[in-house]
Amino acid sequence: MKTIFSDKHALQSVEREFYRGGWVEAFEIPRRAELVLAAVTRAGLGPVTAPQPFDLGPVLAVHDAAFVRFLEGAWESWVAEMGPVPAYPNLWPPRRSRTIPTVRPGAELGRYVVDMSSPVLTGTWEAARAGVDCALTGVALIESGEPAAFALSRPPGHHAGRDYFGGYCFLNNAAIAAQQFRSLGAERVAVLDIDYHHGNGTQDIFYDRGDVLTVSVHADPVQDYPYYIGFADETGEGEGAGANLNLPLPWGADFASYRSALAEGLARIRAFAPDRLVVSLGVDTFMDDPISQFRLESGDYPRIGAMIAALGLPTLFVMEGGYAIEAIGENVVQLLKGYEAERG
Ligand code: OKP
Ligand code: ZN
Repeated sequence: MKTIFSDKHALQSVEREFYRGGWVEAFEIPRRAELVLAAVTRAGLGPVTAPQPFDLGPVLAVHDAAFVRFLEGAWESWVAEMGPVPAYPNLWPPRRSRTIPTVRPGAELGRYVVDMSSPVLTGTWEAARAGVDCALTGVALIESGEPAAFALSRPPGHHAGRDYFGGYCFLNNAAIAAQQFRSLGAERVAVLDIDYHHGNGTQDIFYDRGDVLTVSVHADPVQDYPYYIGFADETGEGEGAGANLNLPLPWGADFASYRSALAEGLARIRAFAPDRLVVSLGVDTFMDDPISQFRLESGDYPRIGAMIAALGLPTLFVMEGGYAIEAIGENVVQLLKGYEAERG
């Protein structure tokens, strides 16, 4: 399958991040994408192409317009007041406060960002847009007849909601792609999120919609990020009632329990009979991942790919997390090769 990749991902780059009360060597780094790209090339997965540029239409089809406007101008307004330092929030609105605009960039930032993992830098907007372009180019390839494509997007996207960002994510690449499939004529689309962390942004975006099924297998939010969302009893609301499936697993989950949760998620997708599938592909389920607590082994990833392929759906894979630098490339490529081998 084709891989879509943009060098612009490297514009989002920090040396350190805030973790457990202090500044540590960053986990979400440009090298992650470079290592996945190298593994794709080495394994001969298929051609690597640059994304086509898209306008903001598909972004605004899932994200709140004021949020998008804020993110686009966030660096410019921040740097004007604060100088060229990364834009981190140092406060958040208290509950029951109103959204009266302020003239201070730090106060506006606190409205839209949920944590300290996602600093806005000079190139953040451009990097995030390039990640979206990768996903949208993948959609275009599938609409032109490719059975599958791999959008090597970075920064990741699945923690970005309708009007908030965080968890290393700015714009929700996978959700934007899913909506684009809808806009181009697919009647039902499923999003399967296999990143270790719950895809809270994707759930948020489609929570009240019955035309996009969201399924996520992830660490129990009682124990891990994003903590406040991702529980099994969140099943969707309104028209979306029954169209969200959360399959949380405890710390220490191995492939035996992972496989049964995934099988349950895939059965739900099969029953939904979607026209297109988007996979939020994180490999932070790997046993050696430095911020995660599952126990999958490299040999498990081709089996996951094969299970997904058995759905027989046109499938767009969109890169999300995975922080075990030494294994990220191999794990991603093995999953995609497992998919292709089963798909034939
Ligand atoms: C993004 B993705 C580690 C603490 C957790 C946010 C985790 C975001 C994960 N620095 N911070 O789902 O892999
Ligand atoms: Zn993750």
